[in-house]
Amino acid sequence: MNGSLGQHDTRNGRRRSSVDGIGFNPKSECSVLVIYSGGTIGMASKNGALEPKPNALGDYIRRCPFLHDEEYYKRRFGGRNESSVFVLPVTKGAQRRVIYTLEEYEPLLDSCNMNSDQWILIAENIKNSYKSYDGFVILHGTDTLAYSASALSFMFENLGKPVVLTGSQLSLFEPRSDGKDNFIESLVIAGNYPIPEVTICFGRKLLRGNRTTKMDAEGFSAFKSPNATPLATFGSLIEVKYHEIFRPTKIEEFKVHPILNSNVALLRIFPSITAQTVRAFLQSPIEGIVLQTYGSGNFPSNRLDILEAIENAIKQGIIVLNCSQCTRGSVTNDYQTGQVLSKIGVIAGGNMTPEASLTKLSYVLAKDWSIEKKKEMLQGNLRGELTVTKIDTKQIIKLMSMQKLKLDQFTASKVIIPALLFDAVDKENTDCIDQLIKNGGDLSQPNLDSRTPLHIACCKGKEKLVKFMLEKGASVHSKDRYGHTPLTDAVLNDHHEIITMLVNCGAHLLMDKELLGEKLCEAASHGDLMRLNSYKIAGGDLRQPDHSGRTALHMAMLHGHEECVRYLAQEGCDRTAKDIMGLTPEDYAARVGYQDLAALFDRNLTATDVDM
Ligand code: ASN
Repeated sequence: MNGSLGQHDTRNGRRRSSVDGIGFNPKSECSVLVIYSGGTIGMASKNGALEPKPNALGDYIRRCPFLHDEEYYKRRFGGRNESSVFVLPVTKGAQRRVIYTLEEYEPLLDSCNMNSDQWILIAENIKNSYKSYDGFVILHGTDTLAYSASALSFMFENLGKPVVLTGSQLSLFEPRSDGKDNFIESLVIAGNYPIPEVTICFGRKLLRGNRTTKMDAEGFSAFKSPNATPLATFGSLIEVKYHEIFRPTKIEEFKVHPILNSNVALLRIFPSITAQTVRAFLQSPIEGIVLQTYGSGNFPSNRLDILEAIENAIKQGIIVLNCSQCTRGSVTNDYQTGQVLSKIGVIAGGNMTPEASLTKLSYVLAKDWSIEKKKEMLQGNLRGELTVTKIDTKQIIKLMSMQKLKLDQFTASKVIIPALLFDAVDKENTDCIDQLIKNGGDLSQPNLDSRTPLHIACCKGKEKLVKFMLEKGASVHSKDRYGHTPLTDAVLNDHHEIITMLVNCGAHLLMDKELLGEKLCEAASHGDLMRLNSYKIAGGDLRQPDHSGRTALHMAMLHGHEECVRYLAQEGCDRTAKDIMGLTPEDYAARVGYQDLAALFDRNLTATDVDM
């Protein structure tokens, strides 16, 4: 699939740019869509106050050599005027060149002025551009960034690509801005690291969006995720904690749930709160409340008036979710003052942030589920907002002996566990794979050639193993050193069931159209029917010409592969399609004496003609 970059037009109150035509070379380049929603990062002072400055960021980026490589851009795009397209200069940690498209929204907003309408707009935008880019960056104000990141994390179901939110404390137009590092690092992650999560890149850290809160109104490390370790840190090296990454485990394509329920609220308990205040909060049309309690989810158990108001609301179908006022730690059932809430049906929110709790409630309430299912989902871990996998070292040593690997020293989880995973995949030992994942292993962690265990399973054609791995969250979008995804490997080994499964899971071909044409011609010139069918199942168009305008049908006719000709005819390939020399498949056949092949077209071909 080609990346698509292009010119501006204005639709739905936002500036868009997505015109097909520029193919990416997946070996050396990656494509990122940058959605610019507003925030300090693009603000300038007007009448003594900071405000978003429309149509200024792109011009600034083009003049800034840290953010844009004009030389590469000119070489790459020649005379074409791609005014919203930029090229990130070569930078450490980015294996591939990041080519990014800037899409500026109208109006640009201070994030304080954003609400769920903008979350839905951004979510739909990403859905519509999903297959054209390797990853997405959202430039956003910091004040409500944690709310947006949390909401998007829930709205994105089966996300397979990185979505990175970032912003800054000082405008990018200011020489001392923190925006430059935040932006560059977000681009590097979105293009080069297939982390299928909604994250926040800020202050040299990559944090899970729904674990994060803005903790500092001034400092450059404004965001913290007190209950979860960063997914990556940026030093001279980019250290990704692969075992911490949350991955979808359903064999389903990416989709957006574009509805949120607004009848939710945050109620913070304080020592002298009145029952009247609590009752006012629980009035119709409210459908769900996040109750912010003390310490580990504790509540004044001697306040029977408030407890009664909450209990009545729950009986009427309002969902009450308990989350702590403390930024670190979890809601527990340790105290009598906490147990009073669980007894009346308040749901424990674990160690979720208030932002995650509120947006999760909004998402769950908008689903067409029974109230029991809604409550169950609120307590479950949907997008990594609740769980942390811990590495149990003793268990790992046991697993090493199970795999018959004699390693004297336990060096580091990032060396041994990935090695064990590859070994377990090779031996098709799913019990072992399962155990390794429970101990911090990650099926999408690449080896030195950037190949993942899923690449291997797809090459080997192990259908059950691939299904098992996808259900454990293996990424279908990981690219190896040669730009091959697991789908490429399945196609090159003609494993049709696996190709179907990967496509059902959101995988798509990642190559220029003409390159696909070349591959089809190559298969047809060898009479390789299986391969042609592999590309078809993977979503390829069998009529696609190569750079010289030749189609698979030209080559099948030229080399006299009758079966292929029948198959391609059945697939609707055109015997009159001309290559750049004006020659049709029939001309090719005629020149080498295979005129009789053309006659195959005159017969009424049916599906039974070619036995696949
Ligand atoms: N008020 C700004 C915003 O949230 C703050 C910032 O971006 N640093 O848009």
